[in-house]
Formats: sequence, structure tokens, C-alpha cells
Amino acid sequence: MPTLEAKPGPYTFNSDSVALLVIDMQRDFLLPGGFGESLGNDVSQLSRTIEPLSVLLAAWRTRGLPVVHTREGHLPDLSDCPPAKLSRGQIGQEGAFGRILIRGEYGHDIVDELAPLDGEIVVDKPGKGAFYATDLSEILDKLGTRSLIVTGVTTEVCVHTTVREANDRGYECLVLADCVGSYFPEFQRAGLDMIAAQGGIFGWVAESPTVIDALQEER
Ligand code: TIU
Repeated sequence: MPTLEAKPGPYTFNSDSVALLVIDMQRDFLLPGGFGESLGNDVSQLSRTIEPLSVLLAAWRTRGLPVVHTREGHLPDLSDCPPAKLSRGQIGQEGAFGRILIRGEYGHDIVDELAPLDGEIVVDKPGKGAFYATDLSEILDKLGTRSLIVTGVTTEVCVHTTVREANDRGYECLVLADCVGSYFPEFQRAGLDMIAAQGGIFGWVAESPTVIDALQEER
């Protein structure tokens, strides 16, 4: 069983019961000109995660371990978008990459560098959390998953919500600091600190090379 250095202490997982979760690495959040940038955000704070995440994904795929990608978005008729979210005024509007956060639009899909391979699981979610109104619990049950290596964007929004949901459901979450990003450096720091605080109240935090090393040592 691989064990790696993490905060607040060593993190151990079993290759038979671990999955990599890649949250919302969508063009509309990450690319210049997209939804995220149109809100005045600095997308470079997010795009710095693409490189380490593609290296991790390559190592993960070599081992044949399960990957679950998620995408935040809504049906074209917006019937699954709660009024409070809709009233913020952007969702479903025409943006640079198609209708913002609408399934099937170019901006809703995952950046080219991290495109899911055939056979990898893609969970479409209407909320911030990946468990809310999705089949993720059933998917992870079928895989026998107990440990989740968590990556994606944004740290304090969809990553945090998902980690909190997962923690309540008994999953042991390791969040990779270099593979999660926030538009706000102070939220990145605080978001990661909050996960590992109080003896790991929501999970563990490490950097992606420690996972790659642990996978290699196990071979
Ligand atoms: N995926 C995700 O985090 N959705 C967001 O809307 N994040 C923001 O930080 N806005």
C-alpha cells in the first residue's frame, strides 16, 4: 500500500480502491476569453495546474487506475439550474465559447490537454459538489473506491464542496496543491489549509510528484 508525505500526516491508499478525481477542468473556467476571465478573474491562477495534472494523468493512466472527470453545467433549457444561480446573470448567456456552462457547448468541455480518454468516466454535475444530483456515489461504489486523489478547479468552490461531500461519505481525500487552483491566491492558501487543519478535518494535502513517486515505488 503506497504511503506518501502529506499534511497533516502520512496518507496511505490502496491501488485497488483509489480513484483520481479531476474536477471541472473546463475551457470556460481556464481559458483566456472564457467565462472565468469575463468575470474579471486571473485565469493563469488556474491554468498553472494543467501541466502538473497532465503529468499525473499520464502516470495514472499507465497504471490503469480509474479516472473520473467532472464538468459543471446545465441542460440547454436551464431546467436544472436553481434560481439563485440563474439570477447571477451569466449561466446560459452567449459567451466567447458558446452558451456559458451549457452542456454540449465548446466552453463547457474539458481543456484539450486533459481531454478524457475513451472509457474514462465523465460526470456532468449541475452543482458545485460532484455528488449532488449525479451518479458519482454509485460509480465509486461499483469501482470499490475508498480513497480519492482530488484535482481540478476551483479550490475553494467546486473542489472544496466535493471534498466536503466526499469526506461526509467516508472517502479519504488527498488534495494535490499543485493540481488545484483558485482565481484568488488567498483562497488557494486558506482552502488548502482548511482541508488539512484540525488533524485533517476534510482530508490530506500533498503535491502531485509525491503521488507519482508512490505509484512508481509500488511497481
Ligand atoms: N468549478 C467551480 O469551481 N465552479 C465555479 O463557479 N468556481 C468559481 O470559482 N467561480
